[in-house]
Amino acid sequence: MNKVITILLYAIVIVGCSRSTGNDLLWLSDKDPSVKAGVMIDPSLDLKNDGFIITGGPKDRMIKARTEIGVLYGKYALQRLETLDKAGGNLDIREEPSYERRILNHWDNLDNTVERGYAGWSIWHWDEPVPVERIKDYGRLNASLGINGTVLNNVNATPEILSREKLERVAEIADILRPYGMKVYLSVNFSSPAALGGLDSSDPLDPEVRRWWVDKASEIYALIPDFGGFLVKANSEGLPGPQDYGRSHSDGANMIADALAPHNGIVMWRAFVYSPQSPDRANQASEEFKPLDGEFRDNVLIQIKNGPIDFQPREPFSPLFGQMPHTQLMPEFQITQEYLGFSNHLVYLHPLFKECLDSDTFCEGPGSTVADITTGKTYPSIYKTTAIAGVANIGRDANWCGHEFAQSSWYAFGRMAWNVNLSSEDIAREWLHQTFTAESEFVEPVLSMMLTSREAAVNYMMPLGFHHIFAWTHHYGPEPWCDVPGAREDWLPRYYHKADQDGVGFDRTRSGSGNTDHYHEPLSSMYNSLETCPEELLLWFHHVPWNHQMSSGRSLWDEICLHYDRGIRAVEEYRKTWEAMQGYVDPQRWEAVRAKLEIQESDARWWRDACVQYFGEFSGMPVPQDVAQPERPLEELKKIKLDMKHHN
Ligand code: GCV
Repeated sequence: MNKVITILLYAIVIVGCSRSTGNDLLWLSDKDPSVKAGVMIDPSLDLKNDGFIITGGPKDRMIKARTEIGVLYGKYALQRLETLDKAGGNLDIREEPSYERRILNHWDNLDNTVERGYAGWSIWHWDEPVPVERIKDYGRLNASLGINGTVLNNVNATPEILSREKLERVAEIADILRPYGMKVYLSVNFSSPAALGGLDSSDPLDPEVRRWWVDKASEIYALIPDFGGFLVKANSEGLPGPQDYGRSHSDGANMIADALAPHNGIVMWRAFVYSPQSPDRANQASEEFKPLDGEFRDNVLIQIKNGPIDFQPREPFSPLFGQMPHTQLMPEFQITQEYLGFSNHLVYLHPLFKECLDSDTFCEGPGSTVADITTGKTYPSIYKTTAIAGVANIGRDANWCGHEFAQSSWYAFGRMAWNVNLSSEDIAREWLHQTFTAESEFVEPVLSMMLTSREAAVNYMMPLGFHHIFAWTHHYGPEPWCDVPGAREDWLPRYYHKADQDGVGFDRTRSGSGNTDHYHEPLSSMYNSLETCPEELLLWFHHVPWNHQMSSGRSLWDEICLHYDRGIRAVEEYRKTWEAMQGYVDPQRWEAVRAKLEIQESDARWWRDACVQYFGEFSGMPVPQDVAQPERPLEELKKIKLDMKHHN
């Protein structure tokens, strides 16, 4: 019999994030919401997962859900509406999450460093007492967005994470996060049976190895009954995997999935693979995974980065999303700004995320977007569960993310995972109102800055389809000339830009690497033709003569220079906008953002100076007169070597 619990006029007590961290930036307010509501938990309600219903006017407001967590989400939604001044009248709201599993991926190492983390050390404090209050704050922030899962450790996982000692600590963290509806997951190292368990191999077809995973899963679930499952990076960037034993990705994923299945755990198996031998890194995930379509267990999802290479400022969507109709797929985005100026640049990432999710793959004709596929709409019978992942930008800094505005991308990831249809503008508005103020003199100009910031970064870093022309290892500044003797060719910028006297760009057409044919028609032909390829992806798909005439009537070379210039101009405007906002923001936050914008502008000029002069040596063409000329000589820029690690 269904249990219906009704608690009438239950005050909405949603504690905002405590200020014990010294942080006063979070989108959750400390204020006790004034709205009161009745609450009903009714498992028989026709609602998906932890969805909720909010009805009634201010005097008879009601939140209904099937689960306690659904009610919690409803309360947060109501609090948000109140903060946004939208909770006054009669409400009739019904919300269900777009994805069942909305997961942050922390790339945190057991020594407390964070790979590509720019906001301080790991919030898990692996070797100190568990920071209970901070983790509660983290749980509240995530619950307020509907984020319901977290992978605690780096995908470059050490076997030690599965040791008893670490598992007990993971169980403590899971206990803290449970009331916020967050499940804990772990990244695992494929060779754990040998490296940690002392077995002779980690071959997925070896019965002893399979037993080891079964026993390990039982051990974990005894400690953490609602443990979410494993994330696996295998046979990628030097990590072990099933191919080390002549087995396939499906052999490896299914072995682990079988161990987790009795406990309802899942495997998120990453498709981020590329070997130095292949002529085009963009083809490799498809080459390895497409032939395995339909071979994965029901509790396996293939986790695919938004683009085919690696979280670049702009990439086309990964064609793999349209190539595996019999397999559960999930998108992975990077919230942390590895390739977008770390926590120094103001880049609001929802437009980048949305660009991928809204992309039509055409795998079932028009209208089969990446979002449709991964939310299970296109192939409902295949998707037993759905999931989406974002690589976290969270660390120990008082403001959590290192840049006041970097929080907005965490916020946006959560809101998008809950509702893929929300617009970048709606989400940014919400975040601004809650984080700063609702005054339109502040919101409108700052909103415009946020909404244009991703395109500005593309323009001053890698316009028109340029990609991966970053400095060696740390990926902060420009180094299109980078040459490291003995390095893998596909880790060097020249592999990607292929500049020569004739032109620039990677020929991925049918007469090049053939990548355009990884897409369904009409995309395949559209990308394949120089005439129809969108200019924003031109150098991604084509090797283009410097004097190629662009839609503006100007040459490619001129347009490259113009785009860099445009990027700088945008950041100059952001600085002016922010100067005028002093009266709306407390001095500490205002100054922090001001100082970072100064760095951003200087970096934008650095990018322009480096790229325009370096590529100018190939084009042999002058920087057009109507844009600003480079300021610092190339030789000086080539000497810049930043002592930055790939972790904090
Ligand atoms: C966790 C890129 C990053 C690596 C990251 C890797 C991945 O290569 O530079 O730091 O490693 O992606 O996503 O696995």
